[in-house]
Amino acid sequence: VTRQKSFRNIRYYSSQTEVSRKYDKNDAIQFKSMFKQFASDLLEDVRKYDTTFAPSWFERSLQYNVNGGKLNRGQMTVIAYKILADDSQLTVENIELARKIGWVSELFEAALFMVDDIIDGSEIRRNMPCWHTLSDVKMQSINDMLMLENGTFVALRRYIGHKNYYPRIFQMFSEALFVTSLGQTLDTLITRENVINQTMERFQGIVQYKTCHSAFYLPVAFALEMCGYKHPGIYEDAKKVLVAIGLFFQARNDYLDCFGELTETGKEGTDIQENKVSWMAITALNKVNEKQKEIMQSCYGQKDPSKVAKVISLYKELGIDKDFLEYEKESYERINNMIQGSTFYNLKPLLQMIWDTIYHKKI
Ligand code: DMA
Ligand code: MG
Ligand code: MG
Ligand code: MG
Repeated sequence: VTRQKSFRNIRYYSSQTEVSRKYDKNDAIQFKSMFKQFASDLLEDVRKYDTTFAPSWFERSLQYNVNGGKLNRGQMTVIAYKILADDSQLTVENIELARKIGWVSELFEAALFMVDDIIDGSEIRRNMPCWHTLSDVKMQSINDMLMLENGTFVALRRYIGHKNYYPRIFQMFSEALFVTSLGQTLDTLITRENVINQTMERFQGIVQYKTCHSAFYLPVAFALEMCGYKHPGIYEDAKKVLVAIGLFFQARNDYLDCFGELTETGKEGTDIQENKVSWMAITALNKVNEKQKEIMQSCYGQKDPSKVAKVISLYKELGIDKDFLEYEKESYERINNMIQGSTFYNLKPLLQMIWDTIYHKKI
């Protein structure tokens, strides 16, 4: 009896430390619940400098802007690490590190969205007023964005400063910041041009930088880096597919900007008003006759609600909503084929999982 018991104990102990490669509900719960510790670590860094007004202000900003998102990219690093790590790397400690890097990515994303909402003239995100619209925030949000953005590097140093992959991951974050803000520059500057002259290539040229790089490539690249993969070919392989997934994701974001419900997306669309080179506008322009083109010319990119309504009814008349469903189906096959073609064996199940998740999530 005693031997059996101790045998059971050993088994029990080993099943406690054994890490599954599957990302399940429990992983999601553990990820979510790390926010508290993450915020408190950042606040500790703030308190090293100031204990008067800064900690409570920053805490409020973290709660409002970093907590409560979809947590897609944060969890993607953990999912990727679980699939890519070899058996000896798959430890509780390393999973914890991937989770921390995941939260740093969430902080990074919050900074990007804070500015995005200012430049896009957005007022609602996650069913709440955008941070910059709050009466006691306003222009202060520019500095708050800098606090979040630079908090990224402070947190990174705290969590992985002792690791040999720290310099590479640091560089990846700063590169992503550069590439994404470059994409956002294009996204904004293009709205000063006539939408009639825009093309799907333009759309892709902007989206690969503003969305694909930091939302899709970065989480996977972090995991590859943590696992010690050095061959540039692996990163390139992953990037090709992840850019394709990101383009699809932004096309859906653009579709929802126009046809999504506030209850579903938690935000109100501004793409038509802001003269954005969106998937919707480009798809419409590829189908218009002269008279319909005239409607795009005279109504797109204007705040007047009746003009916005005219653009939306033109989209309906042209069946752009149905075209999107068609594009969804076509993308599914196309990206599945791309994934099958990726040569590095470990990437296949990972990319497939990311793609299935994004494809079925619908928001
Ligand atoms: C999002 O594009 C891109 C970044 C880099 C934040 P978007 O403005 O269409 O996003 P959203 O629809 O969430 O405002
Ligand atoms: Mg926006
Ligand atoms: Mg934007
Ligand atoms: Mg959008």
